[in-house]
Amino acid sequence: MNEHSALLAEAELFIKQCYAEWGRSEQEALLRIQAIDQELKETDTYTHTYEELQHGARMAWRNSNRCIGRLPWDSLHVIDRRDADSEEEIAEALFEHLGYATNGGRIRPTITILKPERGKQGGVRVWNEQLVRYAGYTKEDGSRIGDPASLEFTRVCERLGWQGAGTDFDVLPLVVQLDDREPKWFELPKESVLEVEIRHSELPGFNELGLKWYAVPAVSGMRLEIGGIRYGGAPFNGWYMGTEIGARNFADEGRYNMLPAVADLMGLDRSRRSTLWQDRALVELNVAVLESYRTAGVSIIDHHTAAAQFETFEKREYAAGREVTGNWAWLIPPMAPATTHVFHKRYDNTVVKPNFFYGKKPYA
Ligand code: HEM
Ligand code: NRG
Repeated sequence: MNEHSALLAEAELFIKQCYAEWGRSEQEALLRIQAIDQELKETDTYTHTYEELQHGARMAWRNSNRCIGRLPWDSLHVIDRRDADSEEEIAEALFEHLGYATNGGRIRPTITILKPERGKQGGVRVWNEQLVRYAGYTKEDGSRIGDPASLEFTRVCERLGWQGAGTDFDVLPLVVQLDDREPKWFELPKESVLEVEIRHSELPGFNELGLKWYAVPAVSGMRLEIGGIRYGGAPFNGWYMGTEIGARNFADEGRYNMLPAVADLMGLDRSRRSTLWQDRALVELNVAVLESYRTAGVSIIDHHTAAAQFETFEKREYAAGREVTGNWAWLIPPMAPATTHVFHKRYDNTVVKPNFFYGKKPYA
């Protein structure tokens, strides 16, 4: 198969499914496929209509096997910025994404779709893994500052000429690349980044830990694939599930590693693992995250409610005549997994397109 016929085959599958879900006739789908075939012959690529782009992105979310948050897939806000044609315009589009998605705390699930790959032209890549993330540094004595998950990317930013303040919560700059040009970096405007201070109303000393986290998880390191078209720049966001922050970002030994400090505030015995000091500290840390976001008026969901919503999603999909695919190891929450229905069943991890994919990092 040459590239045209491979792309046409993918386009055909997508258009047929799209039109079927929209209740349009097969005849109409065939007409659209013919037009795509013609466009492929003339330009080596084809252009999605806004409706195709919107539904394709929603299908990609619906098909995200690792995502427990898929219930509202059909209300994803899809922003078409395929026109953004300079690094500055792209950065501006990303600032606007954050403003629109943050919405003062009432987070809107949103995706901004930038220029796709066209033949040898790579289109847009956002080098960041998420639009907002904290820098990580290793000091000369080997000790660490900030988020160790960002060590490598922080070095990349520094090589490009960025310098952070050196706190535990330095917001990294956006690094944007268009086709084969050199990447450019942009500091995020303060007003684009809503953050939540993490407090615990009953645990003396907790507020002095100085923890905070950002409101909007906006994954920018994945490629969106619709009907054979590859959108390397298509950052998307929903809201956080509390455990992502409280049971992983703050708790992992390789991240902020806060469990010992929290356990000490609670007066727990850390001399033996069997006192379950880690488990007890996890609960209080996660209560603090959920309560702090709630008090700040920033959308967040606990893992029990998220799992219940996911069960509703599963039922709706079967009612619509579709199979649900999922990755069990990712769907179970990292706290009390067996209290959710997800734990007690199996999921088919087949990857269906449209979907989001990881590829080669643009750096390293
Ligand atoms: C992964 C929840 C919205 C696509 C995840 C994970 C959680 C989650 C807990 C696992 C993350 C991890 O363990 O690191 C939610 C919630 C949402 C939401 C609560 C609220 C609306 C979205 C949206 C999209 C999406 C809007 C895309 C349009 C994905 C994908 C992954 C994922 C592709 C896998 C990420 C990876 O492999 O690193 N989601 N999600 N999610 N979600 Fe969602
Ligand atoms: N665990 C990561 C975020 C991954 C995506 N999670 C979401 N996505 N909730 C973290 O930063 O903790 N979303 O689109 O809402």
